[in-house]
Amino acid sequence: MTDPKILAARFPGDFLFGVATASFQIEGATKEDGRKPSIWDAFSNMPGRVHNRDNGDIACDHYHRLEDDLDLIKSLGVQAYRFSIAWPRIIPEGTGAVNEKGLDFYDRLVDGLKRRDIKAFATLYHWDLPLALMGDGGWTARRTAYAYQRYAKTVMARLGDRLDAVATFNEPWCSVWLSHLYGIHAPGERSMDAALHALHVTNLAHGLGVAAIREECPNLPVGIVINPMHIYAGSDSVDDQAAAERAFDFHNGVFFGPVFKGEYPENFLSALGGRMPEIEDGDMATISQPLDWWGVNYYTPMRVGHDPAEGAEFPATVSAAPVSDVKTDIGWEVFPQALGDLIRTVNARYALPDCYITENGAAYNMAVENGAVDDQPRLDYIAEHLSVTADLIAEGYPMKGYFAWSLMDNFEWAEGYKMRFGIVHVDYATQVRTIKKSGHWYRQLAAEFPKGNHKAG
Ligand code: GCO
Repeated sequence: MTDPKILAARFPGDFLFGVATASFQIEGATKEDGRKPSIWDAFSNMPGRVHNRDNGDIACDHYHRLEDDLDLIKSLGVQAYRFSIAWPRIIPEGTGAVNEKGLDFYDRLVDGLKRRDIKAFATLYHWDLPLALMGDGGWTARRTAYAYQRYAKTVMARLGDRLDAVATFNEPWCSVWLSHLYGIHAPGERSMDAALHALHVTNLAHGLGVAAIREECPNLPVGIVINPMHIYAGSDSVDDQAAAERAFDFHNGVFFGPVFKGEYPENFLSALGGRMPEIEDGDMATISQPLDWWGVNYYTPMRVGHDPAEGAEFPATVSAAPVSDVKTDIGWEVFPQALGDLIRTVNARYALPDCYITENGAAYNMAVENGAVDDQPRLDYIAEHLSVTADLIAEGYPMKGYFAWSLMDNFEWAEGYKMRFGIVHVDYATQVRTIKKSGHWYRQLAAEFPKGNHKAG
């Protein structure tokens, strides 16, 4: 199954192979050329938030190594690069003055991709909210959605003509629930009320962003990147099945529903709607403008059971045991079939446009030995998930591309630099990049494209 030629033959010739990163995770240079702090700078500088108190000050030093890193991407033979734009470089205070030097950096990035014939997939928000916006309440404040709209418009006016696709948000599940309810990501809030406000404001910002993008660049494919959970009930019991349904609404329905149907899930609304901010006239129409594509980030399934505790808050679930004992170094269960089950489930529930796998990959922390990194488990992980993707295409699902997470090892949020997701190894002391075994394999695979439809010959 891992023979790249055999695997490649299962994909249409126009299937896009790419690699992905995000600004805060790789750029460093957090105080340069007018950039101001983001919520992740503040969060990572507080003790107890990020492993080892690591921060993004240097990261992969990508800001200074842009041309070399673009050469690296080119050397992997991929056709597309997914990256994110740092709002605190563009409008450092969130509102107010635009920082031309910040735009210049992404100008060079996009031009560098064009010169190398690599498609540019930009994400506008991958979690680095300008810290100044916390003065208003950050994502819990409706004003932030309008600040985001202006930011989106500013970026599009400058870069839109050379992008191949744009996503408004990356993984709102993380910037809403993980950041405002579970307290694991910046700003580290642990409040259902705050999270419910962040939820609606984020959805609204997505919709306002879509409008801003279309105003500037009517022909640019616009999408959103979601990390839907594939939820399995821990057992066949009626209670656990109902718990899984509630979990679906809470973890997925609150994003897919508004964006693709113009409504929040009913059960969610009856449980928590009273604590949401006011949904103003026109909000749901703004949020549900048709999209050209959506991105799925998938790593591992979610398994839940019913929480019997009295007064347990919606969705009232507890974690259920994993089925597979294969785990990556970050402890996530490896279960490729969940990717297939997930795509089938969300397509059955919503009318979805073309889909890109915008992230998939695995944390394995092998070191460089004799100039090489033998990360066979990552290679296997990617191959197995691509095999599931090929099955989905054969079943007729509109899967258009795959981006490996990640191009290179980087700042893994609360895990700091401990967890390595790259297909390229980064030595953080020297910034030397070493293509791992999985990266060499991925290059062989990507080299088979584009080539016309393999099956049709
Ligand atoms: C994500 C992420 C990445 C993570 C990756 C591994 O969107 O969750 O985009 O930033 O590094 O998912 O956890």
